[in-house]
Amino acid sequence: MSTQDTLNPSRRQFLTGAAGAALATALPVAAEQTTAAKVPVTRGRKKPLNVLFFMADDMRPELACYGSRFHAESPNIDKLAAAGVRFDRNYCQFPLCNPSRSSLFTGHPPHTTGVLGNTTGVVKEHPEFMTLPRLFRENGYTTLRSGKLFHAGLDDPKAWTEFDGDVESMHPTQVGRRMDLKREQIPMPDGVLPVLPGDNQRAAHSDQILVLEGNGEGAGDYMVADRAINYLRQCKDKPFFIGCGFSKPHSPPQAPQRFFDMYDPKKITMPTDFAAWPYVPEGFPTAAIRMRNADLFIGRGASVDEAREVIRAYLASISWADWNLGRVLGELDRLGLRENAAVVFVADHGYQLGEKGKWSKAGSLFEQGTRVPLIIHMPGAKGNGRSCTRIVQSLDLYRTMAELAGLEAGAEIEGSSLVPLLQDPRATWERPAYSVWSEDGKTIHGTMVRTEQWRYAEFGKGAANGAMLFDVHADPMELTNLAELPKHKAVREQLSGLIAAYSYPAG
Ligand SMILES: [Ca+2]
Repeated sequence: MSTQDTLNPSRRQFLTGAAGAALATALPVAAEQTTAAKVPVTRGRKKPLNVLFFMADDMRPELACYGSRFHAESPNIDKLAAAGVRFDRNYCQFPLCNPSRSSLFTGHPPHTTGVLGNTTGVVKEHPEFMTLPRLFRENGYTTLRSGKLFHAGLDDPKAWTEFDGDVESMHPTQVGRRMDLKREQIPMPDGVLPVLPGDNQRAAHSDQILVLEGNGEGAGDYMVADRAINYLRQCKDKPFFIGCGFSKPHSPPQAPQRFFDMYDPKKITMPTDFAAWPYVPEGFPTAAIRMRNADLFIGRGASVDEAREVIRAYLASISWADWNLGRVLGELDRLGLRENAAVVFVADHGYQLGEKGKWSKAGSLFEQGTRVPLIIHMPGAKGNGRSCTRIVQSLDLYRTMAELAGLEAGAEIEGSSLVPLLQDPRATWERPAYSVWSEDGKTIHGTMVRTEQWRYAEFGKGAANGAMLFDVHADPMELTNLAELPKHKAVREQLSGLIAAYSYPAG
């Protein structure tokens, strides 16, 4: 697909209102909305706005400031949330690293990028795309990246003023000791799919919990923070866009001992829909559950004891990433740069921690798989210190960051600027969010639409392989599929119309 596709009116139709009057009336085309939202937050700025863009890997909003179910400790992210605007309902466009990041950094959803798996490089497929950091670079910014922003090995070399390859070039030594699990053998039930040949190596490493020595000085995320700190020092006198991408809490879990000590596995309460193996709950289509895990419990069942240990390790990894983020923000403050810097914190996608027997993100069009933390601290924004419950998408970050910095995003860029919500988190905003999943990296197999009250997903065109509908207020854990109930027929049709226009546009 080409950039031209994004200008095709039929493709934009899902935004302008062909499907479902109640939802669609409040879905103006993004560019129009952005024009109307040129706001004082960017006016009168004497020097270019700097950007410090944090990204975490595989981190669902399991953070104290988001009301962590497992009581995660995240004091530095909490502090950032208290200073800026915390978006409580932000959704990724694809529950997997590369497609999600490719969408975020190009301002195009996965069906436009065509990136539906972890092997396709978005700038290789679409050299005409102007990625977000490249937009800053071409507008005179020094753009630098520490750690994982684009997916490993699929970066945009034109995006960065200094490009030295991937983060792996830092050669982390990761000194620590392994925390071995019992690896209890739990018989595999019918229906669970065997490990894919390509996942055998991952299966052997994904759940190897590492307790790092010291502060984790030899490990990747410590070095990522160090590099970002050095970049801040280098750039303090010139306009910069610095990306800082942490690899935790992506598997395998790792953190120094003191971050494990924050959590007692015995006190971890497993979710009500936990099971040792992935399962399809009664009343759900089989396509809703990917019957193999992509991280942590790959090809083996999870006992409650091991599940608690792994959740603890996930939480420790979050707290260590939070600590590293705090080091970078501390340097931003020490250098006196906070007042002229927009700070963003986002993750690439969500995660399941045993819910419905699932671990990791792949294939999850549930709230747990697609909802991600998003915090933006824009100095002077009127909404600072508040939370925003409007439905937003990581896709929206492109237009948002461009507008905040006063840069011109191309007309073809999709998504909507969040600047009106930074000024007033309760501003009228009735756009839905969309996520898709592809099992083979080529075809979209499932599409999810999220509105303020509903989550609806269809599997296969026209829900050929089933659908699921949840009233997210009444059923936040998404335990009861309402899709086939006659009383929800009208809302299902409305949401189905949005999905049809989004994933299968005419023309
Ligand atoms: Ca990821």
